[in-house]
Amino acid sequence: KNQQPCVLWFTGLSGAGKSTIANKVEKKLHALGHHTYLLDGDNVRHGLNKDLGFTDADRVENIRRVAEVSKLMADAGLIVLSAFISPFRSERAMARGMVEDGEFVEIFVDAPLDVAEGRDPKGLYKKARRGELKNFTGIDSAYEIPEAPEITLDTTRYTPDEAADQVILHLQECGIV
Ligand code: GGZ
Repeated sequence: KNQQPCVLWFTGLSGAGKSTIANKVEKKLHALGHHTYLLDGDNVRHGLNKDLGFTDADRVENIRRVAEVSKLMADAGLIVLSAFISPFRSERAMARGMVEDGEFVEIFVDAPLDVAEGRDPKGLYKKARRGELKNFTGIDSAYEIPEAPEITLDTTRYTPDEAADQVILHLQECGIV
């Protein structure tokens, strides 16, 4: 199956739906016969990056390492799906700069803070509001909204499945898959 290696970079608040949508995109790519690898907090922050927390400096290092790994996996010919808050523009730009032009697809998983906070599947926003969790993105740690993402997914209007379809359509239009 022809595929161009690329990095699909999902960014957005905790609770925006990055992992949910990335998992659906991965399933759809598998169904089309493509080879992928999904990187997210679950498989990275418990292993490679278990020495890192959530200060600005640790997030910068988290994203630097994840960007390097994403590049290596794209070099191996995979479609890489990276789903991290990645709150800072400069680190997202760095991740983009590591791969060839056209191989980086920045996907803004857009949910307003009140919507993401309303979902709060792990109760983390509640903890952050009570002051039990410091440096929480959107509460007392910054999230810099993407200025020119290839794709913006409005999660207040579309289901995760519909959002995943929008990503697949974009990849088909760009000739990546
Ligand atoms: C943000 C936090 C924090 C703080 C723990 N701030 O929604 P989740 O739970 O399952 O995913 C979030 C995850 C964020 O890790 P990332 O590696 O994506 O962050 S970054 O790109 O900024 O380095 C959340 C959980 O970890 N979590 N503490 N203080 N999210």
